[in-house]
Amino acid sequence: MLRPLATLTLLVLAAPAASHVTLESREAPAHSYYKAQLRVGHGCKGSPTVRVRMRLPEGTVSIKPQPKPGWKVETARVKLAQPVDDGHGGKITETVGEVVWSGGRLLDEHFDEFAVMMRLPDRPGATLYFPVVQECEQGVHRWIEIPERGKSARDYREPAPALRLTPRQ
Ligand SMILES: [Cu+2]
Repeated sequence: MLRPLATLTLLVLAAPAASHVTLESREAPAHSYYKAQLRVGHGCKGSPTVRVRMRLPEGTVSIKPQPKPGWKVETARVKLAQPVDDGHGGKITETVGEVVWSGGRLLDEHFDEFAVMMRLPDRPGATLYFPVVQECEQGVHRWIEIPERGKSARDYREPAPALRLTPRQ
């Protein structure tokens, strides 16, 4: 029984990126449909996560959170600065600005994923940020830091999950 445990420890050590709150896929083609799979890797100093709020970057549209058993999911709508084509001859004038999951209880020793489908803006080369506030029974993590020029997420303690847009396909 020692062998599987040792393997597990190695996996954990080899995957530091799995901690924090991050996106599973950090690159996607501009203007494509993208499933943001938000991974919550730990609680707040051992305290369980009970609420997760994610802000959607400007330019994302057709936002649909995936229902999640055990969690209530809510959305807050915002007006778009620039209306965009809906792909069916019309215009989209508002979108979801924030998705909130609550009512669940994610223990620190577990991880979980929270998914949102969206269409990405047509801005190849841009980096989009998805600021997240992770509320725990005790304490909070604000994953909202956006790197300054010349710095990377590694230079910050609580970096916002980021997605790089690659050329349109
Ligand atoms: Cu972390």
